[in-house]
Amino acid sequence: MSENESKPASESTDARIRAASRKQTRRSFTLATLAAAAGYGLYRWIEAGPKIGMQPAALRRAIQANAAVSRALFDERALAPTYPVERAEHLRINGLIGLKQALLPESWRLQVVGVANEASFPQYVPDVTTWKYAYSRGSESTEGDHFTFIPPEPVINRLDPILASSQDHSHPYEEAGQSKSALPAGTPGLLLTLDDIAKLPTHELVTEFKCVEGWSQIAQWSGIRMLDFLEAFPPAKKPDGTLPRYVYMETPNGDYYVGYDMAVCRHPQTLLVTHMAGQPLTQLHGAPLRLHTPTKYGYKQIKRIGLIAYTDTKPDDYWTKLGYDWYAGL
Ligand SMILES: Nc1nc2c(c(=O)[nH]1)N[C@H]1C(S)=C(S)[C@@H](COP(=O)(O)O)O[C@H]1N2
Ligand SMILES: [Mo]
Repeated sequence: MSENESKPASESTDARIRAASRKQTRRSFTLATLAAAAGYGLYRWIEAGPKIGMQPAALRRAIQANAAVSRALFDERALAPTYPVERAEHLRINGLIGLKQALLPESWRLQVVGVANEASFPQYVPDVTTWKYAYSRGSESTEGDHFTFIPPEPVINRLDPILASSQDHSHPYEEAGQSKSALPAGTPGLLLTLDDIAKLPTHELVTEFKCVEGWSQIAQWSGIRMLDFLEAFPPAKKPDGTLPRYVYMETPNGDYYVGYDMAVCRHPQTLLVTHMAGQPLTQLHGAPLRLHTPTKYGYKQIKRIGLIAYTDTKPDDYWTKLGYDWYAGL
C-alpha cells in the first residue's frame, strides 16, 4: 500500500483543495495588480457613470467579465482563505429584501422539497405551502430579545447608508419581482424546526464576506455544513437515476430568492448559518438561518431561509434576473 492510499480519502482531497486554493490566490493577486495599474482615472469614470442595481454599470460589466474568467480557470472546490477569530468584525447590515417585518421565531419552519423518500420522515407534510409564517412589527419588543428589535421600515432606511443613498430608484430593492420558481400549492415536503437542523454537527468558519458593491469584511460564522444537510435530507433521484442539479432557496414570503448549483452546496465551506460572532443571528442578519459561502459574492448568501428545494430546472435568482452573474464566483 502506498503512503497516499493509507490516508483517509478526505485528507488527500483537502490537500488538493488547498493546493488549488493557493493557485487561485496567486491569480487573484495578478488580477488585482492589473486593476490597480488601470488607475485613478478609470475609477473616477466608473463612479460618474450610471448605476444599474447594486453598483455602477461599468464596474458591473468588469466584474461579469472576471466572473467568466474565474469560471474558466478556477476549481469550484478551491477553499477560500480563513482567518484567526481575532480578525472577525461585526458584519454590517446590507440588503433587506424579505426581512422588513420581524419573523416570529416560533412560527419559523424550513420547508424542504425534493427529499428522497420524504414520506418516511416524521416532518413530512402533504403540502408545505400551507405553512403560515407570522410577523411582528417589532414595537412590543422585550429587552434583550434579539428577535424583536427590528424597527419599522423608515428607520431602517435612515440607518442603512446603502439604502439611504439609493433613494433615486422608486423600488430599488424589490425590482426583480416575484419568483418564477415559487412552489405551487399542494407541494409535498418536510417542515423542519431549528432543533431538527441543530442536531447536525456544528462548524465554525472565519472568512471574508464580499459584497459586489465593493466592500468586504471578515466575519465569524457557525452553523451546519450544507453538505451534511444534503446527507441528512438527500435529494430524490430523477426517474433516470441521476440527481437534480440545482438547489433553490427563498425567504418565507418569497421576496428574495437564490439558485445554486449542487456543486456550491457540496462545497465544504458552504454553511447553513445559525450564529454570527458567537451569537444567534439577529433578524436583519437573517435569523434563524442564512447561507454563507465564501466562494461567492454576498448576493448569493440568502438571509432568513424559508425554503430549500432540490430541482433539475435552473431556479429563478433575484439578482441574476437583474443582470448579475449567476455564479457570482470570487
Ligand atoms: N433575504 C435577503 N438576503 C440577502 C439580501 C437581501 O436583500 N435579502 N442581500 C444580499 C446581499 S447583496 C448581501 S451583501 C448580504 C448582506 O448580508 P449582511 O446584511 O449580513 O451583511 O445579504 C445577501 N442576502
Ligand atoms: Mo451585496
